[in-house]
Amino acid sequence: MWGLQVWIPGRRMLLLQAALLILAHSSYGQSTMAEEAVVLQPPAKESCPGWMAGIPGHPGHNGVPGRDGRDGAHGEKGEKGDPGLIGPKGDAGDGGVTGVGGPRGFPGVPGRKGEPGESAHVYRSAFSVGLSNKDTVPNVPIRFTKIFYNQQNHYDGTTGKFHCNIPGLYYFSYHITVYLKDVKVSLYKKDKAMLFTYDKYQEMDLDQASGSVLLHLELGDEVWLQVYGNEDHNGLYADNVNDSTFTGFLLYHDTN
Ligand SMILES: [Ca+2]
Repeated sequence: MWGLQVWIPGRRMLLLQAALLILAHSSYGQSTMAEEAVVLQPPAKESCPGWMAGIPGHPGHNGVPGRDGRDGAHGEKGEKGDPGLIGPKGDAGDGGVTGVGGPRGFPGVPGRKGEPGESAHVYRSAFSVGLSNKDTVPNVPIRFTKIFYNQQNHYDGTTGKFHCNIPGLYYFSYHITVYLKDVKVSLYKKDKAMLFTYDKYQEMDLDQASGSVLLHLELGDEVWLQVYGNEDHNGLYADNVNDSTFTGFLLYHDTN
């Protein structure tokens, strides 16, 4: 190997140098192969008196590339990237808490007039009658047969009695023309005289007797006028210009 590297023209020179190399190698037998590859030392001049320095050899070929080096240290943190794309819409959340009530609104527009309702029970009871017969019989109900008003027919002209169909408070009155005799009349309720009127007749004149009262009646109660006394006290009178009347009507009906 060495011989080839120091080859110079001339075969003699080659042989000489090879011999020198062998000699030098024996003189440095303790050297390592590494040293031999790197260092090319000529033998000492003293050991070889006939040594001649050769021409320097050509530079060697490039060696095999070395192994890869270790990884370098981490670099500095890079700049913040751009925002990503907007993700899909999420699910609907739970309902919120019910809020407090709002303020009271304004009054609405009045509605239309309603249809007529069913007829309520009509509490009506009234009569007004007059005397037609001049001959009044004492101690029996006076029969007033001149009818001014008797819409409900609660007064019976055949008996002279008012019949209560609606319990409640009633008003009764009578205005009697007195002629030729005195008058004594009573207003009866259920066979009992409740009110008395007495008028003494003045000769050659016309007198009047009257009375009025409020009475509470139950269903079925009867009310009438009747002369008490005798034939001298039945001076009730009526003609085309004088009337004797009997009137009654319901003031309040009972509510219970
Ligand atoms: Ca009188």
